Amino acid sequence: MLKVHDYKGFPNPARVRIALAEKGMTDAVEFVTVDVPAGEHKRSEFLAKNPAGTVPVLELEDGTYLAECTAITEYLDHLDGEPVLTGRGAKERALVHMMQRRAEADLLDAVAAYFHHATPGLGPQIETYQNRDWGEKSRERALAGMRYLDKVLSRQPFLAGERFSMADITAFAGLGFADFAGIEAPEHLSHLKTWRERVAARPSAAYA
Ligand code: GTS
Repeated sequence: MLKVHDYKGFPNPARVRIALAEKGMTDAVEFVTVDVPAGEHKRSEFLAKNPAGTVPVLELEDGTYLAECTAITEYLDHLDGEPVLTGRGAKERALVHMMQRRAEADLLDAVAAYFHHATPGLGPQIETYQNRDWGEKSRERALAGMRYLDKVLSRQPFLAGERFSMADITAFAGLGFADFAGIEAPEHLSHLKTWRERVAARPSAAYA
């Protein structure tokens, strides 16, 4: 059986959990909790699985470890030969990856940098280097990312076009992280707001 090493409720694990639910694969995996708040992800046993020391990690039946939500989602999406999250055809695939990366770099990762650098983050044992200026700058980047995504969503229902995709999952997790970290999405970003409500209403969102 496939194993997902993660910590429920955290934003990056949520990306893979939503992808699993979208693919109807929730019964095909076993979850193994990595005690991130206790620093388990920085110990050698876990670093052997993912040298970046981050969750989630997907363990395949042959012992391969896949890290990075995009790589894991690609794998899950192609297992049944019917990709629905990572694009169908060359153009849609490229658009999904482009928008996914923008949602990741300009929102989710920017929020993470704010959380880890400008707030107590995961606590002094884990946050051994903090740069407050970088954290505050990242907060501004996250807000700019939200404004950009709002503009995209004023033209189309989902981030990569007409269909829900991995890009939407990344941005949805990014907004959840922003709430948790205390970066409020400005109320006037109405397209982002209504898109978020639509994504939250998908059964997969409840699974995260
Ligand atoms: N790019 C990675 C991915 O796509 O999987 C990011 C993974 C990541 O940063 N995971 C966080 C982590 O393990 C968990 S989350 O809180 O962001 O969801 N952080 C541990 C740490 O010490 O930074």
